[in-house]
Amino acid sequence: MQVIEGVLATPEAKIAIVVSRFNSFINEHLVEGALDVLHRIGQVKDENITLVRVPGAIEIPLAVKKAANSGKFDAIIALGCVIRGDTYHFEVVANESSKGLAQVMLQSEVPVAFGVLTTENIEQAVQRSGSKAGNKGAEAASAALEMINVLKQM
Ligand code: INI
Repeated sequence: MQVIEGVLATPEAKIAIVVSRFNSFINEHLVEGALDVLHRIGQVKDENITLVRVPGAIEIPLAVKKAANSGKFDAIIALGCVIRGDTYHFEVVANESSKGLAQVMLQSEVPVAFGVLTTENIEQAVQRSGSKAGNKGAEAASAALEMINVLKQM
């Protein structure tokens, strides 16, 4: 049996992080979590990390697509936060953003790690951005590193 699985250390990797400004008080913690994993676990060089800021979660897929098609990056980490409000807007933003990111990943064959929180309220977002329920930015960074190394072997 041949098993293909990825380690996390990826010292030569070039990574783009695309993060939205909407709910930035949450998103900046997701960036911190992602950078911590890239540096400390992935051993990715700081000069090989590019941070791209966009307005909201809806705009993340387009910037991720640009990054994926540029050929400059081994993986892209998408970070943001969509918090439910009183209207249907939440569903539209969350669904379109996640659908767009999945499409880019499959079309480009560049790993796109999904670190966009979709929560019922601010408390859930706080819990998932570096407190009680971990840090989704860190998880996404770890997934990106693993996928780079898995794909390399296939
Ligand atoms: N963008 C987010 O990233 N999170 C949200 O919770 C959010 N809500 O709820 O409205 C949101 N809206 C903005 C949207 O992503 C676009 O930036 C905007 O519609 C302009 O295109």
